[in-house]
Amino acid sequence: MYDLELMQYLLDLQGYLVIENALSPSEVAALNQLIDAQQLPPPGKTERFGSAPEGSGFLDWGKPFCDLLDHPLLMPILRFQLGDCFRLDRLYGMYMRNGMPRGQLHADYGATARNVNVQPGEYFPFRTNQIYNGFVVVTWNLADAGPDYGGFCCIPGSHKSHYKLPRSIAEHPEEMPCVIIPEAPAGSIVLFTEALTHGTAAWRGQHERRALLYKYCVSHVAWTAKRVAPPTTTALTSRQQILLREPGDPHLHFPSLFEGVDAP
Ligand SMILES: O=C(O)CCC(=O)C(=O)O
Ligand SMILES: [Fe+2]
Repeated sequence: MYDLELMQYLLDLQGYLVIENALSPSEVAALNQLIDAQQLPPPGKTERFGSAPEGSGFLDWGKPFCDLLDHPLLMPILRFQLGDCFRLDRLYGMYMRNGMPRGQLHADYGATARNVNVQPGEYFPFRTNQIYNGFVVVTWNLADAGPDYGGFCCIPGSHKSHYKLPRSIAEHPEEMPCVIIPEAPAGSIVLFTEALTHGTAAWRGQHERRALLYKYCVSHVAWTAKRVAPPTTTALTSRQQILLREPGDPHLHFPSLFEGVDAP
């Protein structure tokens, strides 16, 4: 049994959380086989696959990808951060091969967000009416990731930081002890708020990195102006259909995901 109270605490405290064994080895293998069947070009030019919007991305590659949308383990944890009404804003897969370089550290909300006009070293008072944790990413790891290999990296607690990311960290994250690569074995999920300063570490593993990223936001927030389309190959449950709805005010214009819906 998962300790929800502990998860809520740690996700709020750290801005990210790893949950191991969310998928069994056979579930991981089934998803990997469905990805293999797509015969994607080798990772290199791009490190993303199956993105949506446009279209429905990898949701069209089989039911197991749709089942992850509202996985029963996930929903109570997302409810803590996003309330009863939230939606899937976008999704994509990530694959990397040995030697692929790191990406830039970034955050979509808070002092380090691109659209925040704060100078380095300047105090940025957080406004109480601004949503910082209203956008949560769920990464399903289909291959081992962690300090020995690379993958997701972040500065724990940085979603609560009041200062812009110093250039010394942005330019040399691999030398900074505050930047960590969490251990995230195959079958685990990494949850993180987009307000957390995070990024992609260089891939040092001999095996290919594989991860599926599902991005959820509170129902009245939209990060992208486009919408994920329902898949044509799998019939979604009523709860999954709610996740793909247009944005709207919680309860008033967007239904609850937890009351009055058939949920597993
Ligand atoms: O898992 C990763 O490599 C980080 C991806 C990322 O930056 C994001 O999903 O916003
Ligand atoms: Fe990101």
